[in-house]
Amino acid sequence: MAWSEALEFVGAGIERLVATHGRDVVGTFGGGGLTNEAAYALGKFTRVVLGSRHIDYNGRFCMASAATALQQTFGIDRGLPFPLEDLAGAEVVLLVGANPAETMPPLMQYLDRQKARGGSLIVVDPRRTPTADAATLHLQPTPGTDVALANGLLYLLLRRSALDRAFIDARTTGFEAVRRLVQQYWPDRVERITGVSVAALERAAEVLAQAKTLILLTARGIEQSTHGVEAVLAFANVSLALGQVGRASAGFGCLTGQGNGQGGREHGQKADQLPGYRKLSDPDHRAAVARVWGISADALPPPGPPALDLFEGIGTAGGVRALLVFGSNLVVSAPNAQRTLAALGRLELLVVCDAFLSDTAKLADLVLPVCHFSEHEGSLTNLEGRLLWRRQVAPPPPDVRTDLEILALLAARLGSPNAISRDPEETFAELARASSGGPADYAGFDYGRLRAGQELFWPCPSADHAGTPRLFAETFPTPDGRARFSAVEYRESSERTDEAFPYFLTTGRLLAHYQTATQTSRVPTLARAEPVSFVALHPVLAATLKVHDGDFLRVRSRYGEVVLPVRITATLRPDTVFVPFHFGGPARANLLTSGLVDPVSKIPEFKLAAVNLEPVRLSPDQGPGRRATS
Ligand SMILES: Nc1nc2c(c(=O)[nH]1)N[C@H]1C(S)=C(S)[C@@H](COP(=O)(O)OP(=O)(O)OC[C@H]3O[C@@H](n4cnc5c(=O)[nH]c(N)nc54)[C@H](O)[C@@H]3O)O[C@H]1N2
Ligand SMILES: Nc1nc2c(c(=O)[nH]1)N[C@H]1C(S)=C(S)[C@@H](COP(=O)(O)OP(=O)(O)OC[C@H]3O[C@@H](n4cnc5c(=O)[nH]c(N)nc54)[C@H](O)[C@@H]3O)O[C@H]1N2
Ligand SMILES: [Mo]
Repeated sequence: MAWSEALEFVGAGIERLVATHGRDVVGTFGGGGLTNEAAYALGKFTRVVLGSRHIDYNGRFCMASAATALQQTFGIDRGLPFPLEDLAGAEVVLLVGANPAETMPPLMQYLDRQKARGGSLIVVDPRRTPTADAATLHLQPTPGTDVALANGLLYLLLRRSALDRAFIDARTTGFEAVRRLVQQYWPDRVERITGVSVAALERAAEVLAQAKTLILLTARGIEQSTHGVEAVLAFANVSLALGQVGRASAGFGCLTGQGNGQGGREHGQKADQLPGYRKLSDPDHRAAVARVWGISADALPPPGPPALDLFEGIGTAGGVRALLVFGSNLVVSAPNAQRTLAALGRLELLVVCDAFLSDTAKLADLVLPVCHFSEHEGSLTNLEGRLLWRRQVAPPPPDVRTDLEILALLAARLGSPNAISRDPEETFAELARASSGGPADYAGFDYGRLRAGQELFWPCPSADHAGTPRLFAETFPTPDGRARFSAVEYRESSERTDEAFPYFLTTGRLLAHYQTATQTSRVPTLARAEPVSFVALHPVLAATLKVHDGDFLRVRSRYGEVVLPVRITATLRPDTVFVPFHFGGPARANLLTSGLVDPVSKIPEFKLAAVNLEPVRLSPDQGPGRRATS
């Protein structure tokens, strides 16, 4: 099919549906792998060209809890409000639900240097990961109990009079409510909830109390939970109470995931958001962006529903019937895979733009081939809020387009020939203007500075500004300039174990695979390193179930089931099993997850499902754990 035919197919399909159902009938779904330019253009395309409120992106599955909690506490969401280099100088680093040894290996060099200088590393993870192996202290809690753990640590720090009262008085609000709340988290009770011994809690509190500088980082292990926001807030309380924020090598941050996980959440592909980290619900923000886009603020749609509601609404009155996907393989990555599949089945038009034929692309009415990241130029913003320029290193294959080109061509077909530029530099210049004055202010960035090798941190409001590597030295970008404590109670997880589902399942990542493995399964050495999915369990649990390495277990949750080969490892708690989420087909970990979400961030519960385990007899080559598809 020629491009002209393909564009006609999409354009005519959209027009037909819009004529019957109105403009909101078309939705888009983006990704944190898109460049800043593509993410910006996708947001503008959806709001201006389609005139639809239906847009969200896979960062909902990833950074949503961090973003919510950071804004609530500090008034701004920049994953790390300090340079990574600060890690090397911190006396103590506390990592909660993060496994950078496998998920962010380059970060480990800073921790190695930190350790060489005599620093301590505390890791909180229900699994003894390679990161936990590198730690001076590993706390191994029951999954989903981190709020109790954070409150319990604060209880012990209070008792040791280790808090920084001067910082609390001068720079924060809300401490008194937290002080009262944590009285309920005495060590014995916290041990009962979390399974972390009183002795280990005391040791951790002692290390934190003695730290002259502390960096506390969270990641998906606590954020991808129905209590994800609360868990981040609870740990932010610890940093604030110790006054460990806003100084060199003292700070609180959330590790960003995808290639452009930070930039991808700043420029408008989130349901409630406009470029520059502006809010679609704020009249001033709407007016500022509408001015740059040359439309009236009234023409901008209202905020749309978050990812799972967007999917649930497919085919219903007011919901979408056409979905354009740019940079996500949601059939594998979205929770409760059966429900996702059923929702996609209700679409009248599914268009997937991808560099590979992913499981999601296989379901599409039309797949538009896009350039791989090495084949076009663009900018990314890393977890420190630092702008990086990605140059083109190889020409794209013939007849493959960039995301920007596709959006520009579609916009022209739909009657808005000037709305989207296919040129990254021009798009970036417009993004910079649209972000000007917003929280993530890029106005001072341009391709000239990037090409000259400048890697500047936002906010950077003007061309003569040097960027902002470290935030919060004197004030916080909240209305009163103070950071906010939040009193958060531990709530039991909605996924409870019982007689029918007696074990905890948690899901996450392996070193050898990236995300849904659309790319890594095509690299022979990586595919060989981890060819199939598995369920990892403790030797004691394996003995109870009478299974050995390579035997098969049926893992069943309240939502679905998967049959996987067993991998026995003493790194897990005996009550908790682990399944990697990278594999597609019948081995999908997300056949087991609930689709329950955090009430505020709407991030899905990926880190906890109650399951039962039943041995099944299969020969290894029958194993459905084998990667069926990509
Ligand atoms: N190799 C590789 N690297 C990657 C990726 C990849 O797919 N592969 N993906 C990238 C992306 S998008 C992201 S978001 C990051 C994610 O990076 P991480 O957040 O480091 O990775 P995860 O494996 O999702 O989860 C981290 C840890 O949380 C633990 N955990 C599970 N439940 C709990 C709990 O209840 N409490 C606590 N405290 N911990 C818990 C898990 O055991 C796991 O070791 O990695 C990025 N880097
Ligand atoms: N059970 C469970 N589920 C999870 C998680 C978990 O820990 N457990 N983690 C969640 C997290 S943190 C994340 S980030 C998501 C990731 O979920 P997905 O976003 O679905 O995962 P990817 O495999 O990165 O999918 C990206 C797709 O976009 C394509 N792509 C890459 N770059 C580009 C580009 O520039 N343009 C276009 N058009 N396409 C591109 C890739 O080939 C791939 O098919 O998964 C979530 N799902
Ligand atoms: Mo992620």
